[in-house]
Amino acid sequence: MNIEALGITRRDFLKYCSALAVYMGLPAALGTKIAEAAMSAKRPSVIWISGQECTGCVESLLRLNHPTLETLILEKISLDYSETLSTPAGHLAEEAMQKAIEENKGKFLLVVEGAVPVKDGGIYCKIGGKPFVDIVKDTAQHAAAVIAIGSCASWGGVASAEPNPTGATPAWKVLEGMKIPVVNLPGCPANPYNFISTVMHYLTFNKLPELDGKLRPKFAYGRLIHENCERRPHFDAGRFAYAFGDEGHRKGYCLYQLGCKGPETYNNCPTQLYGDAGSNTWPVGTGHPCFGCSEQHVGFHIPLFTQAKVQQPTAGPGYPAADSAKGSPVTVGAAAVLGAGVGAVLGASAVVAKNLKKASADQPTEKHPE
Ligand code: FSX
Ligand code: SF4
Ligand code: F3S
Repeated sequence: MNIEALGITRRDFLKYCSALAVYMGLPAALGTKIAEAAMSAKRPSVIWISGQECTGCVESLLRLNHPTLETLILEKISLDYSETLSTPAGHLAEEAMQKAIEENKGKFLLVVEGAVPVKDGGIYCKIGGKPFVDIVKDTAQHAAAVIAIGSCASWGGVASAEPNPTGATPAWKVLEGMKIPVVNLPGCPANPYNFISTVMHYLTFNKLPELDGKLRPKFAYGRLIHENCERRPHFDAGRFAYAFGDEGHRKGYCLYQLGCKGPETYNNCPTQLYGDAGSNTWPVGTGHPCFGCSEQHVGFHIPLFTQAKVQQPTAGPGYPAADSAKGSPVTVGAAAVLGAGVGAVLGASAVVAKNLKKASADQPTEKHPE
């Protein structure tokens, strides 16, 4: 691949790949390996299928920041089938998909976008007359790995909101027992960088990145939004917005009282941002509470303005999590060293609870939105 011909210097490309490595929690030096993999002749086949969804995940992938660099990576992937992006339609598209499966059996990455309706034999989403649930199973059995992109494919998403009339089901559940590796990239839409990084990890190391208990890459979903939020100092100090446009809201205070689900949602939105249109380009940054779109049983299940459960007392932004439930296990020795810190954090959580109470008492005239 001739990157210079695309107007990209080798240096810029290496810098970009090193940034991807760091983003995935790998040493920056591995950027060279990622660059080598990206420039090798290998072109992993990707088949992208869509069920119950809004196409937001493809759309956001098409709006990446460094168009030339990302195009290059995407060109590196052979996107052999995508209903949204393919030129053929109808029977020709079906044939293109079958051809892509045949030619890449056992080697392609299957991207599933959207939930899989399973009620009544899966009749609520059919493509070419075939229920999507059958398409997912039939295609996945020939894939090397499955990437469930977006909250719909990861958890059921918007289509699974109660009473879930179509039986919208996540991809991993439909594929249970098939012994096919599945990675979930939740988010409505999923952050395209989380997708690109996962694909590049696979391309470079021939395996999926390290996953958590909910099949999410740890590099992207290892921390609560609340841990990295720029409004966190306001939360800790008990300064809240109580209504859109009130003084606290105008001053950029914490949105917890407006129903922000950052304290119970895992994703890298505050650090990775969206669309790279500048700083603050993420829900809380724009002044709206996090809806918990990325979290199982939160977004589309808990009402927008219902207050979140503060999941775990953690240190402020920039500090390692005191609770080891997420992240690497703590050794006995390390636990001893951490002891004082944990005590401080427990103390801090008591302060937070006090601040939440005090803030409410301080604002008797502001009505919480229902
Ligand atoms: Fe769902 Fe994505 Fe939301 Fe939309 O894939 S995660 S509705 S942004 O398109 O599937
Ligand atoms: Fe940020 Fe929401 Fe946490 Fe407040 S509650 S600090 S706005 S994530
Ligand atoms: Fe979604 Fe909340 Fe991030 S609404 S985009 S998980 S800040």
